[in-house]
This record gives sequence, C-alpha cells and structure tokens, in this order.
Amino acid sequence: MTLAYIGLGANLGDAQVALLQAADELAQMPGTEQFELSPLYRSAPIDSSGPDYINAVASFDTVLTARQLLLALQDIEQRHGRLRPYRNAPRTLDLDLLLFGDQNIQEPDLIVPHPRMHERAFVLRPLSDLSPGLILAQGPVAALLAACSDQALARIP
Ligand code: PH2
Ligand code: MG
Ligand code: MG
Repeated sequence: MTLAYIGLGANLGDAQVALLQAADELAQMPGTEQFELSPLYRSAPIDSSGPDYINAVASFDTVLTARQLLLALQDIEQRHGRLRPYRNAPRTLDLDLLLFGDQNIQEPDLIVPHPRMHERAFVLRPLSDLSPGLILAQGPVAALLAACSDQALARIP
C-alpha cells in the first residue's frame, strides 16, 4: 500500500458537486483504504482564468502504482467532461497526483511530488488540514503555507 495525496480543483459548472462526486469515486476505487477528504476552499484563479476555484485534498492508501493511479485520475476527469483547450484553462475537474509515498517521479507526463504544490495555498491549506505535521522537500507544510499568506482562501462551510 502507498499513501497518496490528490489535489482536487474545479472552476466550471457546479464545481462543489464535481469535487464531492470525484472524492466519492476515488474512495470507491478498488484497493483504496483509509480515504480522507479535507474541507473545501474557494480561491481566485492563480495563473488561470474564469470563475473562482473550489479546491480540496484527498489522501488514501492505494494498491495501485503511481502510473495506474494517474490513469484512474484521468479517467475520472474525462467522465466529468474535462477539456484541455490550452494550458491552465478553466476546468470542470482537475485531479493532480501531489504525493505518492516517498516516491520521486520525473517522467514527461508525471512529476511527483507535484512541482508547484509547495507555493500554492489552495493545495497547502487542505493538505495541512489532513496532515499538519507533513514535511515536503521545501520544508514543513505549515511554514510553506505561512509563506503564501497573500493568497486569499475561503473555507466553505
Ligand atoms: N489550478 C491550476 C491553476 N490555477 N488556481 C486555483 N485557485 N485553484 C486551482 O486548482 C488552480 C489554479 C492548474 O491546475
Ligand atoms: Mg492542477
Ligand atoms: Mg492537473
């Protein structure tokens, strides 16, 4: 089993419903255990456009490999109508593999840990809700989050 962290995001359609449905689908995947979902947060697009994003982070143990999990994430994105007209386009659902155990993966279409997660409050805040003591290569999650306090984030009740 490997402990995986997934970043969930959406800013088109009913983003909140899409995130909750995607979380259910992740929890129901064969070989998923100890599934947890963070609270949901709303934030303005960063290096992107369109309506505000809804974001969350999920963590779970999985029997899948990182590559198998990536394919499963892409399959869920597709079923939620994900289009990729251009980089960082607004989207109905984005599922990013943030962390996969302590694995370091550098492949053209799969980079883990996620290369920008350490500088994005919309990832770090829900990540620290799930795992407050987590330490990334760039430092403790709490310190990294404090360093991006200029990125406004509203917790959805
Ligand atoms: N995702 C991006 C780019 N910008 N901004 C917010 N607020 N939330 C996101 O999930 C997000 C973003 C690329 O995946
Ligand atoms: Mg993303
Ligand atoms: Mg993505």
